[in-house]
Amino acid sequence: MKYLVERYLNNPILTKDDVPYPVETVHNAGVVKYKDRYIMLFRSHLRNGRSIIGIAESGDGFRFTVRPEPFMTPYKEGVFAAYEEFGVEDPRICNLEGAYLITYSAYSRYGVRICLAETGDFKSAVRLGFITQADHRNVVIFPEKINGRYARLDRPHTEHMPWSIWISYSLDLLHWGDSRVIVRPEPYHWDGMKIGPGATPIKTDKGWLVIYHGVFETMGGAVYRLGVALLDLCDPSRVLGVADDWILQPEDPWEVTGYVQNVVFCCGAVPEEDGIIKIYWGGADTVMCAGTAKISDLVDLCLNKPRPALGI
Ligand code: BMA
Repeated sequence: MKYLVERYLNNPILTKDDVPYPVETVHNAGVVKYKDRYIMLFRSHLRNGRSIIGIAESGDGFRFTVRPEPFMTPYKEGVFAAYEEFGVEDPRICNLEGAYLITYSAYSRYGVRICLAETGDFKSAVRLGFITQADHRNVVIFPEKINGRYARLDRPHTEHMPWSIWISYSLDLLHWGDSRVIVRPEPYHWDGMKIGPGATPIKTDKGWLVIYHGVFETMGGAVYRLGVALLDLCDPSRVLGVADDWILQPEDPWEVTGYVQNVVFCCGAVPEEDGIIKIYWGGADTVMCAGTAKISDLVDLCLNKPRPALGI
């Protein structure tokens, strides 16, 4: 059967062997176009099990070269040190008004929360502040203001499963509110256990396309797949459709086995002018993979075969 996402023939596109400093994994990378090149910020586990963020560059979006030094490591001073001591993970990148915003998970003894950083040149990043308390993960910022406010999707952890996708708004990118849940996992469905936003939302003429991860619980452990949802352009809290089918599941050997088995996990996608989107995902929390899809196919899947956005 032909899938909507076509895997790149030379997957995996990046492994720990491509990294010029000692790491155990290369996964869950945000990717963005910067001056006609592709920049990838990827997560790596160190040998102590904690994560750092490395940086790689490419001319074609598939063949990446890793820079000699990591891009972000846990901060050593002040408030950032307190909340990053266990590592920095799963970066997303958003090009907003000419600035490149990076949201990543900061781990500490107090839980996991999201930090916002900014760069103009991808040589270094400035931390702007924490934009959630514990426990939140998977923050993606919309690449433009909507009705005068910045908007983001995220996935708070709550006492009650299943964990869902929320939307929040801000006037300054640092203080967020007006939060509400917009997509819940569907019971006994491929995404029934929990879901979370993946790549920065992509603007299409029919709505904001959101690639998200959905988790299914099996006797052999959790399976992470990717799905898509479409949100209204003017009011992204209005869900136009959540595709009933997943668009990608672990199938290649490096997705099925690795550091964590049966995982495809997306933190980045790059829409191209010809209507194709490059999608990037971590395979089994171990390597980076890429593939392409037609944006219109993903949009149609949301609209033509939707499931209820808020479950039952
Ligand atoms: C999630 C996060 C991701 C990871 C995934 C699969 O909870 O920790 O970073 O890729 O689990 O292990």
